[in-house]
Amino acid sequence: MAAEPLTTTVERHFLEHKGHNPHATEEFSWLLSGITLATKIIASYIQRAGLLEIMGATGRINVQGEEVQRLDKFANDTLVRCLGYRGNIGILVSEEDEEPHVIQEAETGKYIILFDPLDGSSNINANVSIGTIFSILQRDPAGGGKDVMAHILQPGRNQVAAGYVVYGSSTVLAYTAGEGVHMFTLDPSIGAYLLAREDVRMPPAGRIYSVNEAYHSSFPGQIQRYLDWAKDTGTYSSRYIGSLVADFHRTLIRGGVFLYPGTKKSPSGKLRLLYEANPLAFVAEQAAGLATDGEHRILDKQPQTMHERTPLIIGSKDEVQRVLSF
Ligand code: AFP
Repeated sequence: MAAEPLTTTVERHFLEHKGHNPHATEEFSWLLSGITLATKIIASYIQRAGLLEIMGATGRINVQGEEVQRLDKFANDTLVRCLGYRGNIGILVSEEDEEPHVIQEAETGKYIILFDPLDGSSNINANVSIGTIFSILQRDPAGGGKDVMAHILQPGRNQVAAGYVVYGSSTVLAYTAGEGVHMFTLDPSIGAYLLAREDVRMPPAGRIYSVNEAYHSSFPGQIQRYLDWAKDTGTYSSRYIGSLVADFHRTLIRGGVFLYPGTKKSPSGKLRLLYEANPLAFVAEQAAGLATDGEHRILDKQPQTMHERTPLIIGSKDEVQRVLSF
């Protein structure tokens, strides 16, 4: 059925574009509505952040060794609250929490949601775009029993759906369930995400690189050579927001490449495999882009731990391949 952009919500779109997706059920759509509800609540707080007493740090350091902002905590609590009572959810994994939330062990809790509740949160106080990233897995169908980690530590290619919300000049949600990438804009006047762009494709090439060049001298030789080459051509622009979701969103729309390589101090980089790299890699590939750690396809990486990090090179197909050619 042809979509009517101005009345098509995420949940309706998902059900009407199920394609070959065996998970495209009413039950799964109920789960998605937990994510849309939570991110609408988060968006409304972010918009009023300067008015509410929610700016600044909590004084706590999270499992990643990073300072927890008050909005980080609020976003995390909101997602856990909105998702924690949906019958088909078994496990929640958050960047903010050292341990997973086991909601139910029974087979009925067949989905696992992994999320970064507020990506780029050190930018909050400067009013820069930030985001939420989510990944959805099914309890390991090949087994795993009551071993919670066996269900969580699955390669990204097993994702059932994934996406992100960018809280920018407007609030945009992008998702994929393996049938292309679709974008929705939050209409604040009615409180609903409405279809804005269907089947978004990443431009195959784009002369923008996005990297924190302050670490240049500590990057692997391959990345240094690519950056030196790009500068020498005189045809590239550099853009770096410092919020992964916002940098990725621009790359998806305009093309180019985002890089967060390993450094001498952190050989695996900074970004987390399960709830940052994997969901964005799924979106990138579904939009005809690529995502790699420099050696392996991100979606084929077998995670060893829940909060593990990975180098990430993601973006337009030609540009990612160019980086790899150096
Ligand atoms: P915060 O959530 O602490 O702001 O970190 C954001 C982030 O994980 C990701 O969104 C950025 O791409 C990356 O860090 C920026 O890190 P650098 O400041 O090292 O460039």
